Amino acid sequence: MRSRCWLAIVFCGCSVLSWAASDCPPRPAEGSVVNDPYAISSQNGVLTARFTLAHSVDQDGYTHYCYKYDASGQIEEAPTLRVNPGDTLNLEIFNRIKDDDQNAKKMTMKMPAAQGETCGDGGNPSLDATNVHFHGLNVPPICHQDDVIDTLIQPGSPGFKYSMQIPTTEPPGLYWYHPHVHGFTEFQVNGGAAGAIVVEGMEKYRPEVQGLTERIFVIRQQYLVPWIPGPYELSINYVVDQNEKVPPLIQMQPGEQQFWRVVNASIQDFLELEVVVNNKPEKLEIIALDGYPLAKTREEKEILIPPAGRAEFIVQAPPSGSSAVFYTQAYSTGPTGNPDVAGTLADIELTDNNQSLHTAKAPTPAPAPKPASPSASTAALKFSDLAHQAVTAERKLYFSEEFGGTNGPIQFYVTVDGQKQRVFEADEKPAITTKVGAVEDWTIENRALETHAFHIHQIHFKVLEVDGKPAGDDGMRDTIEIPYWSGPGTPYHSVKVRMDFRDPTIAGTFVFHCHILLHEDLGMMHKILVEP
Ligand SMILES: [Cu+2]
Repeated sequence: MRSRCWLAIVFCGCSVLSWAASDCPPRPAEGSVVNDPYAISSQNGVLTARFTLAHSVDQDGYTHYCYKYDASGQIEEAPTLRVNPGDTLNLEIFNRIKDDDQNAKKMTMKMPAAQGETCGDGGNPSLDATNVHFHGLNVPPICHQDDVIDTLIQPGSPGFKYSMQIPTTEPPGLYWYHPHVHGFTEFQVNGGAAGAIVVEGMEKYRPEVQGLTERIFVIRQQYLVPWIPGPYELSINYVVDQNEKVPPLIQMQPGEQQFWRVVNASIQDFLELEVVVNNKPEKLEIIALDGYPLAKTREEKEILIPPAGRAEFIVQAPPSGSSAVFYTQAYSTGPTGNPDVAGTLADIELTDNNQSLHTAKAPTPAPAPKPASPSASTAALKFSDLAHQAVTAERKLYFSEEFGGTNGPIQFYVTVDGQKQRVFEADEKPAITTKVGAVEDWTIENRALETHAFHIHQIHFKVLEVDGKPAGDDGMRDTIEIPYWSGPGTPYHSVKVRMDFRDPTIAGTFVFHCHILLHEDLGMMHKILVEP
């Protein structure tokens, strides 16, 4: 998507942003100490929270979309939701996006509403409508739970209530929430509407993390003008390094081990994470990927997280006097992709006895004390027997792009092999129909000159093969990168994944798509129906 001139033409009005400042809270100053997001933990098996989604434009012209939570009079943005398997999550959303500017109206591209089914307020999807996707959770894809196809929450409407039970079998780990209105997801996520979800219990399966200081890092990415790919800034818990001169600061004690839980909540950035000590990347001990504990930890110097993926790992701080940086390496997304440039996410400040040159802005509420629990084997986790299950169907899918003259790709498709290439429509029939109980192997190929990130809602999948060779990955994922095609005479890259539809909890219609959010918004998505 190198060139998006047609979008620039359609949305030229948005280059002059003059939206009345609304009521998103201020974000931390450049170079701030990175605090964990405010955390809300479930109490007695229930987490109940109300979020207001608001909107404003900051002094530099960046659009903010913010989940506001009133913590006893203090407004906190995008708190972390901490739940246990089996808990009930009640989340009420108030849409208070204020859209009082004509430019914003111009940007509102009409998407056809779903025929028949509606959930919430109905009406048309638009820049002002919202809903919430609970990324990675194995919960039902139905109204008031994790439906994104038919749910629309319109501005000013009375609160919309999500209520779901976190399955007792939900793997412990890091998940996240974000809006998912087709056609407009990128705008709201670009503006910062995303937060972390922790399903507690990692220490039961990975005792390495017991007792370690835990950090939650939500990495977001923002274009100045949404939908017009171009220069962007990354932030870590909303602390930006806008001028690449005053990086955010992560504090550690010299020699300390910390458990870092990182969400890639960017709109399209493939993060290649490193912790660089005295100019050399150091080994990171990977505990979990995409909210699923590894059967065996492994050490890597670089951890690639596609957009929407998560990585949880142990970082060892060096002795005092060392230099240490949290860094993302450059990653090539191919001839028609946007380059993901290298850069510092944060400087690591080594502080003896918590004495810092900088004062943290606000204390981070401690998570609920973790009960001492016997350790459990990852063999007891959901999906862990998937490798040995009989496969009920094999499918082939592919990503592709269609070019429009010299403007680069203008259509983005994910297609079930044998079907016609088409973009997603809310009222389309499912591209795939299967049944509860099915275990399927999908080979997903990338026939585009750009890397894509495959994601399916409701389930985790096992990566069996990468480019036809055993993947050597013992975990489960919900998002996976598939590198770009290098052009005629070269093979397509592919992954073969095992999809587990055995759990009746996830019966219903949901979606699979590319998690480069512009691609999803432009239709690189389809439905799958899992019949009960
Ligand atoms: Cu894509």
